[in-house]
Amino acid sequence: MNTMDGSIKKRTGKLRIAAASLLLAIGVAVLAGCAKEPMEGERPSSAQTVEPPATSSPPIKQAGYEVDEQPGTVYYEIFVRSFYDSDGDGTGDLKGVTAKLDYLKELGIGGIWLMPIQASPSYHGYDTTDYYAINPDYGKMDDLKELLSEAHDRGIKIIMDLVVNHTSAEHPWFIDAIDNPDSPYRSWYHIVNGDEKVLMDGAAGSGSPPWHARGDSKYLGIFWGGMPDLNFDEPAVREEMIRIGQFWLEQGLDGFRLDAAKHIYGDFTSTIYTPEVTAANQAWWQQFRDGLSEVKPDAYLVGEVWDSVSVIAPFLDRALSSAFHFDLSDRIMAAAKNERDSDFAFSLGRSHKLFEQASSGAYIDAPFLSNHDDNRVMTVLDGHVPHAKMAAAILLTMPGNPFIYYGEEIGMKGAKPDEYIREPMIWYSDSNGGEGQTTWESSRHNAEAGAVSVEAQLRDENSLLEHYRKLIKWRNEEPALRDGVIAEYALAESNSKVSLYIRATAEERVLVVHNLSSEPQVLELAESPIYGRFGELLYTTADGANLENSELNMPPFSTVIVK
Ligand SMILES: [Ca+2]
Ligand SMILES: [Ca+2]
Repeated sequence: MNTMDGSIKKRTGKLRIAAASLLLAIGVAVLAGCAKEPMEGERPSSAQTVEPPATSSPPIKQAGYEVDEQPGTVYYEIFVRSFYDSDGDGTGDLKGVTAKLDYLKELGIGGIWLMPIQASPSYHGYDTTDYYAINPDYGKMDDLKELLSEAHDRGIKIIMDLVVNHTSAEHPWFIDAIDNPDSPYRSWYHIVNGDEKVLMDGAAGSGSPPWHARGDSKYLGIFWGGMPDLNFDEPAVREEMIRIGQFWLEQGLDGFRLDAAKHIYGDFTSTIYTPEVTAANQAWWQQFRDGLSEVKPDAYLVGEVWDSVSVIAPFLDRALSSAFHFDLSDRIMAAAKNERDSDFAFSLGRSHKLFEQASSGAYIDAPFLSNHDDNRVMTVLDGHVPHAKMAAAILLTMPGNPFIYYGEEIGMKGAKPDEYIREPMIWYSDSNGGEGQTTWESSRHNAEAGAVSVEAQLRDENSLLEHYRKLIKWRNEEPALRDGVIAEYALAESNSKVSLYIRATAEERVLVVHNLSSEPQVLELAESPIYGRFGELLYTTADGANLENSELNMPPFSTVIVK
């Protein structure tokens, strides 16, 4: 049992008690015929003393309200090669990230995910050749230390990609293992004689042939031949990967984004969902977490478990802190694009219950819209800026640690192949660029960006960038919006053009309302049986929004927060 899980569990337990007594107070008030929420400072005196009747559980049970807070912050994913270049060679680097920390601080983020920065022969870095070295394109260890120090001074955490499922085929371990049958590294990989019978169905995750011939042998590489899978039944592999994780935490990193987390044992499409594979994956990540806890008990571990919530849940049991919520990203994008409510609170309530059970309350959700493996948001939304703003507004009002993919905040476009969803960040409105602009590849989707640049959008108060800054600021200011649970809220008269949900901590609650459509909407805000009346407009993205008595006027494509 690691200490981080223990402390979070305790906190959650305390909050649950607070929520239960709140519910009890409300339940008692309702039972006493006092359906109206008491005014502030005017608590029904009975709440402290009246025991609920033996049959009084229904108000609490029906409510199903638990405050399992998820204290979080907004994270920002950076592809270093494309972000900002400090030395004029056109390739982004670590000093370049440091140079742009103030931009990120002003955006309001509290965490950075660096895509792989370790030595690698590929442009993306997901095939490591030296787990202890910084990719020379990106700088030196001192540059990382400076970045960490400057980021921490600004209250920004930094995690980095760690790819443990496989190495590069050019890693010295693999070169020795494949060429030398007596190599001590032979058992670190899955290498068998060329004629040995092996599982030949598709590789999980890629569908391509999982085995690759080399001389008289063949080896397992489920993504491609250049990425041989490591053998996690070899204790030395586990020990080495834990040592590597500890090493980077000792340099000052705050945690890791763990690539291909379900593929450690999930190699084949025929076996990836068996209980044995689930248990083996879970046991490995628990061992990894325990090892890291020796150095940094609160290391943040977010895993790529590209699957449904039921597959994700076991990874949250004393192992990962978070797993990216892939299902949710699809639903947010669909709601924005189709201008139709997706009932987020209902579906998230179920997902979070599952995560909470698996993790004893210690998980943090990790919502996002897109990452380096997806076509970019603005391309998926056909360049429709109000839809992109709506997707952002939904993302940034979700529980957990929302992740923004660099360039998403200015509406950069991008479509596969992968190189073209990872294009240079656009800092300048002039297409000739300027200081720090990366040029390692020529842009295919953002070549004539103009307005799609940081420079242009910082000058425009209606820009997508300003919208992101606004929403993140709200989140940072309002504890319920940042740390609270999500709960359902029903209008008296249902309306699929709007999306409403409550965010609640034990002490505070707010109502989030999005008008997904291009038409104004007038809503009659009913009193919530659990959360009471929402009567004060706290924040709005649009000037024309107003709330009088309980009538809420929502301009097209607007988002408001009501208290
Ligand atoms: Ca450079
Ligand atoms: Ca594997």
